[in-house]
Formats: sequence, structure tokens, C-alpha cells
Amino acid sequence: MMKETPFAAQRPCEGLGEPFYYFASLGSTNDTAASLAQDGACHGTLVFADEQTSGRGREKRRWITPPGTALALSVILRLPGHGVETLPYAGLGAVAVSDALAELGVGAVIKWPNDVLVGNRKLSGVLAEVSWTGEQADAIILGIGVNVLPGAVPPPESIRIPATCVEWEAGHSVSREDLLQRIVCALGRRLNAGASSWMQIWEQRLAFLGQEVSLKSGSGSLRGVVRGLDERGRLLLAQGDRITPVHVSEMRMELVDRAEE
Ligand code: BT5
Repeated sequence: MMKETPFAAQRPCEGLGEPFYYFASLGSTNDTAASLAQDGACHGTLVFADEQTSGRGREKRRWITPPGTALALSVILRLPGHGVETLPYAGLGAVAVSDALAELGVGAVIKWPNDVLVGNRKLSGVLAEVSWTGEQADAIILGIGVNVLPGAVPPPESIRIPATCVEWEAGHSVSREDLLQRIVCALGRRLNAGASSWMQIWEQRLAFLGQEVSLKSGSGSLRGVVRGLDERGRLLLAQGDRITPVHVSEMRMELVDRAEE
């Protein structure tokens, strides 16, 4: 007898999720989605992998997706005038994941720009990239990874900040199929409501609002108090009387621990 493909019941929602490509194992769903986009795949195309062997975070950091335990998905977004600015879409992805978690009774915050945290532990990460055809930016590839079952949580020595999964936080068993559907619907709803609407929610859910953080990238570091976001999704950091918009999305944010000083 033929084995039924997992996730076969997945339905398109709010203009996203069709066609739906399921893979038992992939290098990275973002890479596969980008090549589909270059071959002309339409807005809303969804690529899902049960396992990733070279899942990526920002700056080529590794994203770990063991088989059968997590969600690893990428959605192709073709939006008029989307340009090459990916920051707002990282926010869109994080807002949609936190919407879906809220439906399961799990309260999450978003560590700018792209981490979804529950109780200071990372449960999900978002990677928004541009797909190019020659010189032309022709799609946004919105990649989302979510730890759903305990087996998805990487060993502590392989990650920088502690991780968690949806089942631990919800306190009951969670269906990956159901969660995928909720995330796709939330993405579509937020996208259709418009950027200013999801930016506002992104700001409301920001981690460390009013707290002092340090932001580090290869080229330097910054320190200040998190005040919110501007209309482009840049982090507003207060340094004394000055508010600086931070746009370098490769920056890593850390809470300044006064006890360490
Ligand atoms: C991210 O990057 O958090 C973005 C992750 C995006 C993953 C999705 S899965 C579908 C799509 N296809 C891909 O190839 N990628 C996207 P960043 O902020 O740079 O964080 C990366 C860091 O998170 C790593 O250096 C680890 O410390 C940590 N990490 C890796 N895997 C993790 C996991 N499963 N759970 C929690 N933390 C993890």
C-alpha cells in the first residue's frame, strides 16, 4: 500500500500555500524556494521540508532541523514594489509565528529582528532573503524554522542562546500539520492587512522594550535602550538623549546584564 504523504491535508489560506511542495529532506528550503522562484514559481508557493541538512540562519549561521520534529518552510512572496529591503519581512514572519503560538495559548516575544522567544528561549527563527533573476530582485523568500517537538531542540553546546519547543511551552502535544496551517493563515492575514499593521504588532511584541541591550556585528557594537521600531522596521535605540535607528539586520542583540558589570 502506498504511504500517504505527511502534510497532505495542507490547504492554501489567504492566498498563500499553493502550490505546496513537500520534501522529506532538503539542504535548505530557502535555497529550493529561490530556485523555484527563478524558474517562475508564483506568489504564495510554499516549500516544506521534514528535515534540513544545511538549514541556514543569518550570516550563514547554521539552523538545525532534525527529521520529523520541526517546521522548516519557505514562502515565495511576489509583491508589487517589494524592493530589496528584507527587514520588514523578517518581522512579518516572526509576527505570524507568534500569532499561531497565541492561538495555542503560548505567549511569545520577538527579539529584533528575527527570533521568536518564549521565556528567553528561542523557539523559532526567520530568514527573509531576496531572490534575484540577473539584476532583477523578483521575489522575497520568507523562511521560517520552528521547534515543535522536543527532538527539535538542539543540544545546548551547539547553540548560543537556550532553545525551547512548542510542546514544552504549550504543555500538551501539538500537531505539526495544524501548526503549519495556522502559521500560513497568519502570514496571509498579516500580509493582506498591510505592512503598517504588522509593523505595529511587531513593535508591541518586541523583547527587551525599555531595557538596555548591546548590539554586535562584525563591524562593531552599539549599546542603548530599546525604544521601538520605525516605519521601515529599524530598531530605535536610545543612547542618552539621542535615538538611533539601527538597520543592520545581521546584528546580534544581547540584554546588558548589570550584574556582570
Ligand atoms: C535564524 O538565524 O534564527 C533564522 C533561522 C531560519 C531558519 C529557517 S528554516 C526554513 C528556512 N530555510 C533555511 O535554511 N533557513 C530558514 P540567526 O538569528 O542567525 O540564528 C541562528 C542561530 O540560532 C544559530 O547560530 C544557533 O545558535 C541557533 N539555532 C540553530 N538552530 C536552532 C534551533 N533549532 N533552535 C534554536 N536555536 C537554533
